[in-house]
Amino acid sequence: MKRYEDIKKVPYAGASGKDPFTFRHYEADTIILGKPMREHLKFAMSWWHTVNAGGTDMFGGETLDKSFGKSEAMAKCKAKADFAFELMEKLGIGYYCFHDADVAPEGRSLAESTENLNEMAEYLLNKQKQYGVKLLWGTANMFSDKKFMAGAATSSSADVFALAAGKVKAALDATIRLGGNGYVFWGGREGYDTLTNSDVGLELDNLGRFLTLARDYARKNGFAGDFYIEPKPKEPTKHQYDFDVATCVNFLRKNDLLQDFRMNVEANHATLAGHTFQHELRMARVNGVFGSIDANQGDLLLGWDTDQFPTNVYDTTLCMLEVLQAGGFTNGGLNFDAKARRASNTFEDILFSYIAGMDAFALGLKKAAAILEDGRIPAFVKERYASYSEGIGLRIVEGKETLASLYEYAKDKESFPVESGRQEYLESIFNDILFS
Ligand code: XUL
Ligand code: CO
Repeated sequence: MKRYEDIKKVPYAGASGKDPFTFRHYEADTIILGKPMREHLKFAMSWWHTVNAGGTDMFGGETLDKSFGKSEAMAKCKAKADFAFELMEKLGIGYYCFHDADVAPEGRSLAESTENLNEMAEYLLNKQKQYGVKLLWGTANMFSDKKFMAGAATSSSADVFALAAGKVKAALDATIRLGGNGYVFWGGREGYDTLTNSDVGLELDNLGRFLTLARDYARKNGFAGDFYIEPKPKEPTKHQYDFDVATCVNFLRKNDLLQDFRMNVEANHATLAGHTFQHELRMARVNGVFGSIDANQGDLLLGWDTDQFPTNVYDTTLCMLEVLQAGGFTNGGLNFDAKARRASNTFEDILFSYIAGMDAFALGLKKAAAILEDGRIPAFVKERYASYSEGIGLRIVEGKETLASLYEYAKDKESFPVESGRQEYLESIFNDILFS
């Protein structure tokens, strides 16, 4: 088998291709529903999993060395950046995402860390220009260091709140400098382990204050992109405040942030919340907060965030159906917040992981487009609710009825026929399109 170094570019080979270093479904320039696949999918590389994570888990250390022959911290970060951009070029990936601490060494103080981040931002900016790659979103790591053990914006310590705010300022500055169109807030340790020691009311209000400060700073400094909250129900804390999309929408509305924030929906977080990926995307779409996606998949037999590369085409099809019906991505994209399994421990496996994920989404996009073009499923849904397009239904929707007038309308009726939902029939159409 060829080695990682031998692969300069992963080409499209078509569905019958047998060379493992080829795409069988992703062809960037192919037009689907009037738009090239690359624009529909907007794939992004996650720095933390792809460039940094080496397979460490609770029971053992690294299985893949990603130090690239360097030991000095800044030199290592630069070598990692060289690797990252070469990898994206091989795969034809146009975007990446990072936490401040992923790309630059942490210093002894905020000022020292910021200096390192600024030096690396300059380095990344040059790489972006050289390779024609863009930053999808930036974020700050406010969960790994001991200081954040009780949270960042929701810490019991006001000094930690202040430090976290300073960290977000620096990460926003770097994101703006790199032309990023998004900035993510994943809750990290914003939650509680026990209510016995937690002032939940104060913590939630502080989270609202924190996001407002960040929004105001970024807008004043020229950030025109989207802020995202990335919902997750548990892990690392027992209860994360950003539990799911519905919870976050309520939080944003209460804190008057709905204008500026959207959702970054992650598949594995959705299933941890007891939802499907499609459910979370639908809730985002119907609430007008669909933004970006962290593409991965979990293992339903395990109760934690496994961050596997997405290969389940049924799920990617349902996902792309939601994306298409939301009108596609604007500032967002599909970030592979996913890592190769610990035992898939070669650089070739990194390529295979991305190829598998990108192909699963390309196939999902084609199948979602086919479902819309076939039209039977959307037409069924439209017809199912036809009673709201005329007569009493239309008057309800237009707000022209009252409880009393509806009483008058219904009081003498004896028959209320409701049509069959035809779930099994619709699922069989789905299968026919998926496997034909
Ligand atoms: C954690 C997670 C994060 C966010 C960015 O579960 O998904 O990597 O995507 O902080
Ligand atoms: Co994520």
